[in-house]
Amino acid sequence: MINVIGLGYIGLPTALMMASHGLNVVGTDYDEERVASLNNGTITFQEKGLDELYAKSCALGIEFSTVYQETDLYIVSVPTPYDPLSKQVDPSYIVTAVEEILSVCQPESTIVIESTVSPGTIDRYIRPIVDMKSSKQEMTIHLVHAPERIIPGNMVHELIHNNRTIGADDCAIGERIKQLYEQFCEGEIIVTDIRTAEMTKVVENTYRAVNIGFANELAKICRQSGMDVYEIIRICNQHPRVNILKPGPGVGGHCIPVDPWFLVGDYPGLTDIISASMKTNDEMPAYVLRRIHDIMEENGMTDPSLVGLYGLTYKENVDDCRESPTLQLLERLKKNLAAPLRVYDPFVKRDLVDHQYHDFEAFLEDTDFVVIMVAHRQLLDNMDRLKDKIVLDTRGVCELDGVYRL
Ligand code: SAJ
Repeated sequence: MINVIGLGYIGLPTALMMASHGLNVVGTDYDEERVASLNNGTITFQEKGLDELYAKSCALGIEFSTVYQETDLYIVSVPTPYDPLSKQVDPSYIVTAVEEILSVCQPESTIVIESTVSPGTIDRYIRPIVDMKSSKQEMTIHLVHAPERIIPGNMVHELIHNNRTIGADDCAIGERIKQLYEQFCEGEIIVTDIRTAEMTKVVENTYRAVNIGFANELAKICRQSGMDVYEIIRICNQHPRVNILKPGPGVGGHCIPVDPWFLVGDYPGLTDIISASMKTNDEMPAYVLRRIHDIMEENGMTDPSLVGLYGLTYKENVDDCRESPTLQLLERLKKNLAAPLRVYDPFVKRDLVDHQYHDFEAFLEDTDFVVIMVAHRQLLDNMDRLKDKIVLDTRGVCELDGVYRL
């Protein structure tokens, strides 16, 4: 039996994918409400293809519990935030999970850590507790790192088709875990050592953060000199070896705004480019606020209550609001004691912020100036509804006449 620890955005799809391929899986989470919901037939977040996977897994007997199971194979998928002061990884959730596992596991067990960690974390924080327990109780506990690469919005497809990395210090164990993932993963699986696997995952997300930071910097340069950044990036990307990402209102989610800080925290003197890119990305919500202010002035608008933000999630077509640029922007307004803006997002059903709308029509009716923060499909299909509005498009998706850009 496989005990998957942590039933969040990565753990749940992974548990369901394994169970739907006939593996015996129990998913464990300390959140009683989440476990109750999964046991009562209600999936805990929206994601393309996840409902079907959940139904199939339930039919095949997956179980959900708040209790760690006695078995010999664990997959740990708990959060790894960073410490805001030191910027280093905060390993407390993984440490707690591993301690709980060690109190129930069989004498020869394997613990696979999927959570993203900075290079060296497993050796520094996990191996000592495992070694201490093993020496006291004559246990053999194998540690493996299998970082995930799936992207919210296309998780189910990517779980099957992405290539993966598996880090293990014992090759035979690495191969055994590779065979486990091969039951559902059709991509290439590379087996390497733990530290290399830790580093590659962090580097992948850092590469993306730096690339987005570069695009955001280009947007500012182009604004200052009256050039169209999207046209420039589009043409540059025709070059066979150039691939610049898109500027935007900021970077959200739990990965790209977080993981690169691990490297900055661990290698402070060696990470100038990474740290400058992260700062550029972090400053984008404030830049958008300045654009809103300038555009209001240009249009003789004085009433901020007529400004509406379209989109609250951290990116398009998902319901995940973690670290979202819109939330960052609203937080900044609050700090400056400025009037809040109207907000609407078709994916966010619960009340998350003040002045939030749940109806697109009502939002449009009350808003003269729409700021596109997220390019959800709903908006792309209804762009002509913004024809009579002032529009600031932070995503480069609106072709209407007179639209303002970043
Ligand atoms: N963004 C831009 N411009 C772009 C692309 C993205 O501003 O050109 C913004 C998005 O709007 C969003 C943020 O960046 O706010 C992050 O979005 P994303 O789609 O780039 O990434 P995530 O956080 O959804 O998923 C990433 C992925 N990592 C990489 O592509 C290297 C995914 O493969 C990882 O599994 C995931 O992080 C993770 O869990 O680490």
